[in-house]
Amino acid sequence: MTVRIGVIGTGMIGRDHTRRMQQVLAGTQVVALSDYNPDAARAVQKDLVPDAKVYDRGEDLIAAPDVDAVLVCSTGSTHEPYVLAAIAAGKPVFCEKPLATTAEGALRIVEAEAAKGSRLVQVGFMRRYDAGYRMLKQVVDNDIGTPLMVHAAHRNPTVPDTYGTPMAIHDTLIHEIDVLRWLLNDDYVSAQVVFPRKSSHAHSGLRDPQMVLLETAKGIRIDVEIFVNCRYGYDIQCQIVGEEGLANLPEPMSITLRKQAHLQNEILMDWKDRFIDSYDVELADFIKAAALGTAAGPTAWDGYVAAITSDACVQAQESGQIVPITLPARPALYD
Ligand code: NAD
Ligand code: ISE
Repeated sequence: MTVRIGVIGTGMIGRDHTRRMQQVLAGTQVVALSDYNPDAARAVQKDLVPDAKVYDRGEDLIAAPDVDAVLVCSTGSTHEPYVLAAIAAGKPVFCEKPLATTAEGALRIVEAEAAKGSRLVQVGFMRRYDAGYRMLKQVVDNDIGTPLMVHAAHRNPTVPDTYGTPMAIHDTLIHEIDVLRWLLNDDYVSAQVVFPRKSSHAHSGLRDPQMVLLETAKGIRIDVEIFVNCRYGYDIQCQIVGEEGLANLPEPMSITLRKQAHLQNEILMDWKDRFIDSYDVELADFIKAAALGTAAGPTAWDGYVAAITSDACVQAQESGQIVPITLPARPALYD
């Protein structure tokens, strides 16, 4: 069966996922596109999918009878209504992170899916599909004893002027919020944010770098450095310290060059390249489940927990205090 996909939001990642669906993955075809800016949708149509229909409204794309499943790749603040409409239509929906920009919005999605009684939503937390993180999880589960501490870093070379201080949490840290919870099989109970000396490369409206301190229900302490003007590269680090040993996320594969008295490895500059394989694998998983009318991978509940944690971190940025994190009971659908 070919899963016929409609893509809402044809900016950077919507274009890349469309390319993936058309040129990399089997068993799928993009048949519909929609963007708030119709020129963006037409540009992707022209470059990648000349036969796809362009819709002015995402809601009409979701309702179209020839669309089997939906990819929501629009700006984060617009995800919630599209995901709710897809659930109402009974269509599997892949939603880029964040599931919603508020915990209340993510909860509405959880409640709608739970009321339907079957999984329809996959959230785009692609690091769970990354080969390096999967190897790290194997080691954490089997080889280093009880995890005690995590040291992580999320560094981007630069960000645009539209990127403000809270975005370091809900746009950037959100990946660590999800993947560390998955790696440790644990939930967060508190968050604190401290601001080191500000980089002179950060624009006036942005506190950069930041250090986020999280505590889990099992008592694991986590520090994550977010530094989005680090200049030198796109660099993701993760070290788990256990009772019996210590494990590091592998570096991306690169040639080790010995030349002119230097030993060198290249560092990637673009997030698109760092997780390129995991985007392929997460969407292959989505297509496989969508062919059966359901969804796999990171759930709406995972998206909701990430949103609650991210709200607590933003509150911690503003207050300078340690902010408690409490989760409501998990609906049976997500057990
Ligand atoms: P972008 O700004 O390049 O593209 C967003 C597109 O959405 C734009 O074309 C815009 O016109 C369109 N849009 C805005 N409002 C809309 C609406 N109401 N209906 C339909 N279209 C609308 O941004 P991007 O970098 O492609 O990011 C899009 C989403 O993907 C964000 O949620 C972002 O967090 C997520 N993202 C995820 C990753 C990842 O690593 N998983 C990486 C980048 C972006
Ligand atoms: C972007 O939206 C992403 O999701 C990238 O993975 C992240 O590194 C970057 O900071 C975000 O802006």
